[in-house]
Formats: sequence, C-alpha cells, structure tokens
Amino acid sequence: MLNLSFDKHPDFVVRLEHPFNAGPPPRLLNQSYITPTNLFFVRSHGDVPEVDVDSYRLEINGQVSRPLNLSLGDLKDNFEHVNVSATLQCAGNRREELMAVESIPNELEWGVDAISHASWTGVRLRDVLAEAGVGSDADSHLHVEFGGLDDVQRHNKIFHYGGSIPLSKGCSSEVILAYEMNDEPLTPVHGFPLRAIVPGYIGARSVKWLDRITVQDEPSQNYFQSRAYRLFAPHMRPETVEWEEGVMLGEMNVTSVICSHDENERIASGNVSVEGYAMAGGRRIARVDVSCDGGVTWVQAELTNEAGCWGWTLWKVNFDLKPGRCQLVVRAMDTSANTQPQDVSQVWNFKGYMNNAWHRVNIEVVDD
Ligand SMILES: Nc1nc2c(c(=O)[nH]1)N[C@H]1C(S)=C(S)[C@@H](COP(=O)(O)O)O[C@H]1N2
Ligand SMILES: [Mo]
Repeated sequence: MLNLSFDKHPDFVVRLEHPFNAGPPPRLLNQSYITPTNLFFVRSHGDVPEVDVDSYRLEINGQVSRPLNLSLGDLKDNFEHVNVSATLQCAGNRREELMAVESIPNELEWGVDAISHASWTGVRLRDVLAEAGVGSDADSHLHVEFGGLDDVQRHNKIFHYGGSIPLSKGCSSEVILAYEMNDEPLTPVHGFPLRAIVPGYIGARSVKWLDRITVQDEPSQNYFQSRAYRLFAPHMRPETVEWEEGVMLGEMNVTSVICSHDENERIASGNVSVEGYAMAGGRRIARVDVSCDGGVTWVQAELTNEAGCWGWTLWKVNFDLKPGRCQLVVRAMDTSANTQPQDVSQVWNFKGYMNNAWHRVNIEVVDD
C-alpha cells in the first residue's frame, strides 16, 4: 500500500482521501515561483497505480506510419531532453465559489489551491511523434489521445483515465512527455514514471502514468474528454444535459487570485501587503488590478516575476487599511486584452469549471 500522505507538506489541505486529492494552503502557494513538490496540488480520479519501471512501456499507435513501443530508457536515450517551466491548473479550481451560488453535487470543492507551478523535464511530444512518422502539420485535423494506467470508475464502468489534444497543439514545442518534476523523478502521485505536460491547457490533459499515445481523427472518447471537462450553458442541469453541446475544454482562461488573506480574516490596520497569482493559458499577464473597497477604486499591482506564457505571474500590492470591514478584489488582463467577469454568478455551470470571476476576499481590519 502506498502511504496516503504522499510526502506532502503537513499543512496540505486534503479534499478527498480516496482517491487522494489535495492542495496547498493559499498562503504557502505563492511563497515561491516554483511550487515545491511537497506543496504541489494533487488531482486524481482513481488510485495511484503501482508501476514497475522495468516492464513499463509507452505505446504510440493509431494514425502513425511507424508504431513505437518504448521503455523509459529508450525515451531518455533517443530524444533530446528539454525543460519546460509550466503551471498546471485544474478546470475545477475555485469551484467552491460557484458552489456558494448553487450546489454542485459530486464534485470536489476546490478553493484557490488547484494550481501549482513546476519545472518539468522530458522529451518533446513532437519529436516522439516524428519518430513514429507523424509530421508537424499545423493544419492537421488529427488529435493525440493520451491514456493513463490508473483505473477510474464512473457509472459502474471501470476504465483507464484518458484525454486528448489537437495534433497542432501536440506539435508545439512546449508539450512534453515528462519524467522529472523539479529535477527529481516524478513522484508516484504526480504520474511516475511518465506524464504528459500540456502547458496552457486545463490540467486534465496532462495525463499522468502515461502508457499510450494514439493519433486519431476525433477527440478522445474517454469519459474525461467526451463528458467531463466540458463547459455547459448556465441553464443546463445533469437531468437535461446533452453532452455533445458542452464546449470541450482546452486552453485556460485568464484568472487571478488573492493568496495572502482568507475570507473573514481579522488583520491589524496600517500597511498591508496583498499578494497572489494570475494566470492565462498561453498568453502573458499584462496587468493585475487590486481593490480594497469592493471594486470601486483600483490600484495596479506589481508583477513580481518575469513569467513566460506557460507560467503563472505572482503579484503584490500595498494598502494602508483603516479599521472596518473591507472587500479585497483582484482582476487581471492578459496580453490579448481578455479580462475576467465581474461576478461569479455569471460563470456558474453545473460541472463547476473555469471559474475566473473577479476574486473577492472579505476581511475585517481592526485597530492595532
Ligand atoms: N492518469 C491520470 N492523469 C491525470 C488525472 C487522473 O486522474 N489520471 N487527473 C488530471 C487532472 S484533472 C489534473 S488537474 C492534473 C493534476 O495533476 P497533479 O495531480 O500532478 O497536480 O492531472 C491530470 N492527469
Ligand atoms: Mo483537473
């Protein structure tokens, strides 16, 4: 049996024990640009599979001219090693705020913690596909399906987790098959021995315990591509859902979050540093605005790191706060001028995905 704490930080917030799903306390989340592995959030739909690395093989098949069957050693010996600094964010991040609008049964109640950043080492997916005889064709309508080794149960069926991305994305240089996270071999809970890393896309496409890559005409038929991780119109409910009508999620939207303060926290008046993260899938953050009066007036935050397109941006701002209740609010804009919706009720959907409303934290400021 694997140890259920999975070598995580003692303050890790467990959302579900079986299978293990957990994230870091917000205050520890933005302490460093690269999230230490013991603070990196975990989202798993099934139990962690035990993988024997000696017999492990990665199969590449489907619409390829040379199907491949590779050991971990084959991958490391035959392809260029690359390093990608990338943030993973679950499409269910900040579901908690959506649940306060209307309940969302049978889904995990994530706070702002289903996001983390790591340095990933592996080989480019496009190099492996080229070896299998698949060219980098930006106009291709093909898809790359990733299959994992974990068993997942949904609607009385047990199957392996999977998902897909368009081949055009799969041939971008940032998409890798990673065997290391923060310069160490992947830990079991993060996908040992190999996982896909698809920067800019929802975390669900970065398939862990990867053992199968299939090039095919259509997106994956796997439950986690064809039903889950679709975005539905606000009026849709589980009873009325037409699964094909949901938008299959890929690229992440622009979001920003306050990490330094908890809801209903009491703090001393005077100079207060408000801090957090902002993120846009594949675009840079252009500006982060923060308000301490519920969105009436705004100041521009300082962006404290030079992020590429694939990583989050950390930010901070100082306020001189007087005693009383106050609402902190953050909103960001990316370099394509995408902004965030003002109110969480505008983005409610019955699966609870992609909440990128302005993030609001109510605090009480008291005399020193
Ligand atoms: N095989 C497999 N891969 C998976 C998952 C899973 O349950 N099984 N969860 C996905 C989801 S929904 C997310 S958000 C990310 C989380 O990666 P992490 O656990 O390393 O943070 O892994 C993705 N890859
Ligand atoms: Mo996810």
